[in-house]
Order: sequence, then structure tokens, then C-alpha cells
Amino acid sequence: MKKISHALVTGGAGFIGSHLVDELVANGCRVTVLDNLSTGHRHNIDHLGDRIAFVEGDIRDAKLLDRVVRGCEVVFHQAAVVSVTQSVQDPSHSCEVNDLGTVRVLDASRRNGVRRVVMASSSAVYGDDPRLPKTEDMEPMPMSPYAVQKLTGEFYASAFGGLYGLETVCLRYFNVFGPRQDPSSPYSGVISIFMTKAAAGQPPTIYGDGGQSRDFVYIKDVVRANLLAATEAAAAGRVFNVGTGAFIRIRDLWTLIGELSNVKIDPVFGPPRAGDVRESVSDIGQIGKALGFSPQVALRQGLIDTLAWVRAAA
Ligand code: UD2
Repeated sequence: MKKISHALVTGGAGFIGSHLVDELVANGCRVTVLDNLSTGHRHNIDHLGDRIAFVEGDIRDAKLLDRVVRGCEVVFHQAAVVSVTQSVQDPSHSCEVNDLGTVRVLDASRRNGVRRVVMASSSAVYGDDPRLPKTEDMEPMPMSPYAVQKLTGEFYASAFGGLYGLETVCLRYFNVFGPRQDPSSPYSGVISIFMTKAAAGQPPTIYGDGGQSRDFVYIKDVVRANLLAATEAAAAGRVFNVGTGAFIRIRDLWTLIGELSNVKIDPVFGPPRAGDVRESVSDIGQIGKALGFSPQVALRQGLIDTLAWVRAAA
């Protein structure tokens, strides 16, 4: 892996951000974390002690951004209101954080000589386009405020490249899972919720008929995609899917988690969730070709590792 001298990770106390921080530190990179701890946790980065600089603050704070961005070579922009449901309930708030916050991060980056910004985008931008798998050249069909905001972020990234020469890479994450994904809110990732239910011997609620598909990508692979996006010359100005190219339906996911957890409990079915996408599976040909990325951790192995973490954390 090519070396990065100094990186800012926004949302670095969150699930994805904190794993990225771990890997950057392991690679000898100087790391600053900016996180307002709205959904991130100090305990995700506490083990790093003074090997990182932690700044508690908000990405909408332009003055603070100027201070923390200065001297950074790469910015990994992971901070966001990450829940589709929350964006449906409070579109103004998620717009402020996800759009205004993103513009502020890009603006501070270009004013302070950052070489490249790697941005967390989302598979949500594809919406319910029935064509599968989803390829980056499909016309986006955002169905939720969250999806609109992530797509807007991509457009800003592209405009900042054209206007100011700032290198940007947008990564459309599919469903990321792994240790540290917080199961405690109704907006949490389905795997962390299902595992917690299985451990407690309780039935999960499946929204809709459970036939919806998702492409679950393990956190370690997502971190690797970020590092490639930051260091490979060919990534600049591009948008890439980050997934596995495979999918599982939500009801089959519960069966698999039950099997790995040694429980057999029938799920409860509830009404479908507003803004939920029916089918989601990535085409990862582009990121494979341009950056040499391919996922290394299969769903089953990732679930086993996540389950071990859930049990240790209980
Ligand atoms: C994920 C991302 C989101 C966005 C989106 C793009 C997470 C946590 N969120 O949202 O940020 O990028 O992908 O489409 O990764 N479900 C249940 N029962 C539960 C919880 C969830 O049936 O208790 C279903 C839910 O209705 C959905 C699927 O499981 O169909 C996945 O839900 P999720 O919240 O983990 O992720 P998603 O795809 O809504």
C-alpha cells in the first residue's frame, strides 16, 4: 500500500470510520479524527490513545474544519446522517449534515491544499432501478432524501474537481457490516440487529415479506477500497461501487444468522419500510479494473467474525 502522510477522517469514531483509522495508523499514517459523536463512539477509537488526534466537532463548522484539514494529504469523508429512515423523518436535518457538511469538507479541503478527498456515497443513489446488478453508468433514481443527498455530494465532488482541481473519489457503499456496527438504534444495520436478537433468543422483525435483496460487504474490504481510492492515480475523479457482486434476501439472512448462532426462531413480519429499496446488488467490475479491488471476505466468514465480536461485547 502506498503511504499516506497525514489523513483526516470525518466520522472517524463511527463504525466504518474507526476501522479506517485503525488501518491508517497501522500503515504509519498520521491521523486526525473529526466526529461529533452523534452516532460515533469514543470507545471505537479509545484503544488508539494518543496515536491519533481526536477532535470532537461538527462537519458544518467551517472554522473548525479549516483547522483540522490543514496539513492533510487525504480526507476520508465518512461523517453523515447514515440512516435512510431518519432522512425520511427529518429531511432538513439530514440535508444540513449530508449536503452542507459535505460542501464544507470539500471547501476546506480545496482551500487548504488537500490532494484528494475520498467520499462515502451509497448504493441508495440507484433507487429501485430493476436492472441488476447496479452499474455506475446507470441513471440514478434516488428515492429518499438520504439518496438525494449522497448523489448531490457526488455532484459537488465532481464540480470541485473541475473548478479547483481537487481530486475526489466517491465510493458507493452497498450494505457494510462487521464488528463495531452499533445494534442499539432502530436505524442500525440489519446484521447487527439480527445478531443481537439471535443472541437474546428473540425474534427479529422483518420489514415487508423479507424478499428484498442486499449485497453485504465486510468492513475490512471497505477499508481496503478506501485506501486504494486514496492512493491509486487511476481513482481520481471516479465513482465506484463497493460491494461483493453477490446478494442475499433478508429472510435468508435471518436463517443463516440463526444457523450460525444455533437458534431457530421464526421472525415477526412488519409493514415494509418507507424508502426501502427492493433489490440491491453491485457490479464491481469498475473498481476491479481500475483499482484491482476484489472482496476477500465471504458473507459467511464475515458473519462468523462479527458474531464473535457481538458475543465478546455482550
Ligand atoms: C443501507 C445503509 C444506508 C444506505 C442504504 C442504501 C446501513 C445501516 N444502512 O440501508 O446507509 O446506504 O443501504 O440502500 O447499512 N430490515 C429488517 N429488519 C430490521 C432491520 C432491517 O427487515 O430490523 C431490512 C430493511 O427493511 C432493509 C434491509 O433489512 O430491507 C437492510 O436494512 P438496513 O437498515 O441494514 O440497510 P438499508 O439497505 O436500508
